[in-house]
Amino acid sequence: MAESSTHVPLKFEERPVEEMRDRAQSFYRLMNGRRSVREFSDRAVPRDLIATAIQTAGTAPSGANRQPWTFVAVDDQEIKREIRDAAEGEEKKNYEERMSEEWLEALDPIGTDWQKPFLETAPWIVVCFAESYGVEPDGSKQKNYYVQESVGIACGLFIATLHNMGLATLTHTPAPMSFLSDILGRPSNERPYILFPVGYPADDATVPDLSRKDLEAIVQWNDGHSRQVAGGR
Ligand code: IYR
Repeated sequence: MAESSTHVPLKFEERPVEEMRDRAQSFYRLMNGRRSVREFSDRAVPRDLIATAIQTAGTAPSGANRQPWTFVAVDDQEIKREIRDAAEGEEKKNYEERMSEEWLEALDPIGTDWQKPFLETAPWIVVCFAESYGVEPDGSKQKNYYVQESVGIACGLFIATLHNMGLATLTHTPAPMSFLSDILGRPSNERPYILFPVGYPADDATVPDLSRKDLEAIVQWNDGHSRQVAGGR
């Protein structure tokens, strides 16, 4: 271990296995109830809830612990309108010119189009920026590691936290997203990663009738149990 590293004892709470099962099941049920929401109420959401969600996102593991993320939280109606105008400008070109027939067909069941009213309706827009490299006080660049993975995990925690506290969101990626750096005044070593409208769903919100893959479809077990059951090779 490197001489310079300081380590402290791990705080780890061991739980009885039955409690582990209960917690695992109830967290699965909670998360399985999450849906991406595209119709929001304009009902206000207290700022401290957004703060705690961002704080929780910031607990994600990251390459060399660089924590290469910044979350910009916007509730200003003017800025939200500016973001909506710019996003719809790009999305109109996407849907009408840039996306392939194959892509449009894939999106058909979701029912999206270039119009993004939720960017003004939702009380908050949170934009996560990924820091491609750090900038030292003397202006030199510091390499970051596994930026995409790290920021992706942070955003996953953000989504889970919002759902757990009873708020709805959407992973929205208007493309190209560089207008967000201009509107929100972020430096050139950061790239917009995902935009999240956050709020309560509209009373009459609907979601596409999607299903999730079964466990069997997303897992391959290579363990003792499956060898017995399947006969193995
Ligand atoms: N960014 C566009 C298009 C879009 C792309 C995928 I892949 C989706 O799963 C949903 C939408 C939009 O937000 O409409």
